[in-house]
Amino acid sequence: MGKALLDGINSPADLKKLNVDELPMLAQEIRDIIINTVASSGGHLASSLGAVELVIGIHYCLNAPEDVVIWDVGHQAYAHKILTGRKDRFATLRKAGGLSGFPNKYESEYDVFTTGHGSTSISTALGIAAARDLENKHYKIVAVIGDASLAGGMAFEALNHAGHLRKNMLVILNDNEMSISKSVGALSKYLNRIITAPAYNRIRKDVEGLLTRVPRFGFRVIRAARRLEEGLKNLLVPGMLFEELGFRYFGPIDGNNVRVVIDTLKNITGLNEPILLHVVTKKGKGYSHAENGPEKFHGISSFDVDTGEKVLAAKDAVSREGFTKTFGNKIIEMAETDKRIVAITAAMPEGTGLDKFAKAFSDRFFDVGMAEQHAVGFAAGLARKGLKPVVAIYSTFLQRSYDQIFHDVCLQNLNVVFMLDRAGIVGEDGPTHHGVFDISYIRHFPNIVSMAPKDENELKDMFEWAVSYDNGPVAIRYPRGASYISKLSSGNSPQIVLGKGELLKQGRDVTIVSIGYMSNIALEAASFLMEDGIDAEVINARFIKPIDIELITKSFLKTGRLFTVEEGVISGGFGSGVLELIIDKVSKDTIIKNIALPDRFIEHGDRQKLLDKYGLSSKKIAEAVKKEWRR
Ligand SMILES: Cc1ncc(C[n+]2csc(CCOP(=O)(O)OP(=O)(O)O)c2C)c(N)n1
Repeated sequence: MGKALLDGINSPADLKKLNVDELPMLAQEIRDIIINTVASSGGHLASSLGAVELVIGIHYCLNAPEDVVIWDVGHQAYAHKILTGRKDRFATLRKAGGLSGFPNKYESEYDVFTTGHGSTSISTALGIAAARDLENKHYKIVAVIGDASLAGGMAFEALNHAGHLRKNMLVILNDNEMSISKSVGALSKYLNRIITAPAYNRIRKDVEGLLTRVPRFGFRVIRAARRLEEGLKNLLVPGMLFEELGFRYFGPIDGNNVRVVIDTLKNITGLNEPILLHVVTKKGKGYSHAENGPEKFHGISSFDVDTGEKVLAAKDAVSREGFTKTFGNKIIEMAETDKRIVAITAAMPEGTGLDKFAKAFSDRFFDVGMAEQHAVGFAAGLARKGLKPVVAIYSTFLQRSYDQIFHDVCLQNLNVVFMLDRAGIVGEDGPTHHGVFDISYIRHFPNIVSMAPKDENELKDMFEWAVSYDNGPVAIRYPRGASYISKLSSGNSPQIVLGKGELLKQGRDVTIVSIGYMSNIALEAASFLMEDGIDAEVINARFIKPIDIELITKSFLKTGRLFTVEEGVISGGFGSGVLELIIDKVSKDTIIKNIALPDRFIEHGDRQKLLDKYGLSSKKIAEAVKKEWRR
């Protein structure tokens, strides 16, 4: 079936040739493409479906790329990609070499900013507005931010500054009352009060009705009505937060009604001040499975369009618990007896495996919203009073909390347990989401212990150990998915002892010291090497800090050839840590090589393929060892 309207649209200029009456049909066509593509490639479906009319409205009324649009997180911007010349490549979404799942400044001039982390858009937009004014230019600037992202500290800091600078910019608050799960927090309750304030809503509807008849009434009448509405709004909705912060507040409007969106944008984009437009949308709009299950369809792998059921790859079909679930079950088991355990997530109870804990121990569970910095500061307070906070945050998002890890936790030497999920290459979400820096950004702080399990059984042991450790903070990192090599998962590994590694295989020719999941791969590499007559000793380091330098040195003195293997960036990584400690044992007759990710941002693509590309598959590790061996 031909896409009648979309066929002719290769840029926002083409979009503007359509009549407003045709736009709902266009929205439908865009939704069809999004649903069918994400069903095969996976991606952020529900958020993008909810924002289709908003995207159409923005590109209909603005003049991108001269006018600037910044998408917060950027996971809702699929329609933006489709309307800005990328519809023919949309089928390559998130695939290696294909379109990024997020705005990417290297991909299109319409993607002004590469994004993926939340709460940044207002700061960026304000910076661009200040630059525009210094250059005496006059383009428009819009930041589109979700209700959950607005609750992140950086967004609040930006609102505060924007109200002070009073730059001409538009912040569109895309409020679907959802984060990945239901939005939490006082701000969310406040927004809900605005949306549901009955008296105000009646007046708002009248004014909205007036707006749709703009040509007949003329701009001055509209302005007067708006002013009246705003005056009443301040009376009827207690404490107009955004107005107090220096923004003119408009809304809430129905963000899934493209005509209302366009009429409103036309009326407000000419105003020369900071404006906040509150738009209410339905997450998952237009696809019933996503409307009914927005959590499941926030970020989803391949699924069947008719049933909405996930299509499992053959390797996933085997029952595999995976690191996330293992942690989720273990913390429940331990919390039954250890009353000190409390759990904290930053808007990701499902993703971190804490959803079951939240149900089992609702009073000991805290979802702080998309506020990773606060999550860590909050944990510090809990730990200061003797509780055992477990902070579960993806490696990439914990980067937000760098200073809190330093100031609020390590400096105070508090017993906080950090669970860093998705540590390593995550795959299709790409450079904003790969968790490849945590080894480096954690290991240089005094007091903290840092570790990584080779498999799910070791994760359980390490978590148990971390909770029992009362001498300071502990971080445990583990990758996305499961350890697919089952031979390690016997559950009979030696006990966890602070700073002690595990000898996995004895050998006489070379030493391979690996950390975490890479120990699976290193062992496999050792068996490849054996085929070539090279007998590798393999050590599972277990601890990134403190490093078991005794075990490593002993092996190195025997073999004279040391290879470290880690799924993290090479600079300041685990291998660097080993080098720092072993430097005095190095001579011209010895070989040391760190096998790790290069000092560059890693693109999106299939996780296993990326690991191979960057030298972290068993074959590539064996090759690297052989190369040095032959020297
Ligand atoms: C700093 C940071 N923390 C967590 C995430 C993971 N994350 C991606 S989208 C999202 C929820 C966003 O909700 P909202 O801003 O309301 O947008 P919606 O998806 O509802 O449109 C979360 C928690 C992130 N991208 N960045």
